[in-house]
Amino acid sequence: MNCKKDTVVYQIYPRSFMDSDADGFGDIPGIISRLGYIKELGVNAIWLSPVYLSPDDDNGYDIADYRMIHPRFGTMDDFDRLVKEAKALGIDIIMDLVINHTSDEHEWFKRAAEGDEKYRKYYIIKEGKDGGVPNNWGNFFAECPWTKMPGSDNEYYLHLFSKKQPDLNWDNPEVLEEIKSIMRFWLDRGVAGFRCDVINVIHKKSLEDGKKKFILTGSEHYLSTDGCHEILKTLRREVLMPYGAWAVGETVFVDTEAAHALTDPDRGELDMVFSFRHMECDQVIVKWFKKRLSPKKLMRTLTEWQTAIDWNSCYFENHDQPRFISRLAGAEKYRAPASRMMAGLLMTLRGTPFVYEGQEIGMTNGDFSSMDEIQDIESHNIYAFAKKLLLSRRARFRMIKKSSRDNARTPMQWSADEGAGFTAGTPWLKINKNHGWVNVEWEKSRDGGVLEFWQRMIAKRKTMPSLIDGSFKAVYQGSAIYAFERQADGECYLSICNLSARTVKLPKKLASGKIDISSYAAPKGDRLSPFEFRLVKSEATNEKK
Ligand code: ISL
Repeated sequence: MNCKKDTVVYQIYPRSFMDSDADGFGDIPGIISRLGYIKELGVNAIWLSPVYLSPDDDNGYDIADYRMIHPRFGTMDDFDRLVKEAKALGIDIIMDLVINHTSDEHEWFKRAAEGDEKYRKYYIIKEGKDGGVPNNWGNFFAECPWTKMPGSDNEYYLHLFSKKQPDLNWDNPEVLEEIKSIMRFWLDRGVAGFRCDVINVIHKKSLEDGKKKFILTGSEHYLSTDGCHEILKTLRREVLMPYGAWAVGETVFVDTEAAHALTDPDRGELDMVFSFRHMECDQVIVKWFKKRLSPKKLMRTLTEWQTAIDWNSCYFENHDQPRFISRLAGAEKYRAPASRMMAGLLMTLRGTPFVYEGQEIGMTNGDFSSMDEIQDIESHNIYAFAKKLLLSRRARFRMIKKSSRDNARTPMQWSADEGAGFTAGTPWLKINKNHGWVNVEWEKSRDGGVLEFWQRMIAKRKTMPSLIDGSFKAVYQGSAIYAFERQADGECYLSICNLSARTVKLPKKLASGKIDISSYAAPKGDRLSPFEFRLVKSEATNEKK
């Protein structure tokens, strides 16, 4: 593994982090101005969501030029300065690598559309069938995954996401060469690695019709194919290894077996993956239908993954997921306790923790009141799609409000000022009204706040051998209490989380040992307060990893 085990990553969604020039969009100089804050938080790496040139159909996940910074985010000089200043503070930069697709405004696609044979081979272009599109596949954004090539009568290009995100043809060795060179371009600028977007769908082994499914018909033809494994091996061997760089892959619809194959050090592909199973504990079939989050299911899923994969990423929030504390705790009165508990849970699981901007101050879902306030392409597509299912306008909006990706994309809340200290202009996405009391300035002005607890847990995670690389053993999974043990070098910690809004009695076997940290100022003996987290020093046994 190239990623150091004491790495804690902070994900920045640049357009929502800090705006330095009052245009309502966050930018790189804004990030640089907050490096001190990030350093104080204690993390040692930043994953930067895309800052490349893009028409922004999918907020930068549609790249028009992989070697250019979007002017809205700044210049290449700004980027170089960010890498340099971050490095001086001991913080690495991880770039987002989106290589399943480009933008349709990328030079390669424009040339393909003009009929240039070389570039037509960069994409997946196919004749339609029986007067329709080439196959029966589904699409991640609830669109048809085939769109006619500009100017053509019966030729279509494949796009698993929006029609402005044509999929690259990974059977073409020239595509591989292009991507290798792009990766080296950024590694030469000093980045430490990549977060690889939907990496397990890049290679399509066939374009045959798929077995009919409720969602993503056809996915059996492209999920974690042998071809994908080969590409990842090549990228690791030829590009990442010579630079000592690391990679985390976002992998959709993977089970532990598939994740194991992608992260097994003997195979040499990825350092770790982002899997989704634990994000599905409040889902009914698809993420758009949500029920109350089941703590039991969450515990089971976490234990299953912690046990099956030797090293993986750990996360509860990112730019695609509604805020986790809104899913788990709901009411404002539990917001702070739930956030502190999540800090404890995230920092004591085994694996590389990823903190998403705003998570460390307990930011919640956006407070959107109509579709006009939603920007996300996926949300708008689903809203339109659900109309076809005859869902009422109210039901559709309720669904979007709970599940929209924009929930996590609202601007960072730095202060109670009108622009939340994020912008002096008009923010690109509505700022949550709760920035009056959920903000960094307020957190910094008091003792015992949410931010302070995140800082404390991150520091702990980075310094204790058992939390850095110790074994994981689930000790208790009740209806509310989750407890597991981490152990290394004769050191043993018991991590105890109350995943409920109830006060619960600790079972006997968890009630002994010295409380090292509690998320409450005055822990009450064998009773766990709502969403309390405790780290308990316990007797080491001889157990091996
Ligand atoms: O949001 C999702 C899961 O809850 C998916 O629909 C999501 O699109 C999928 O996880 C892939 O995400 C990544 O690739 C997309 C981009 O829109 C996302 O922001 C990105 O994280 C296409 O590049």
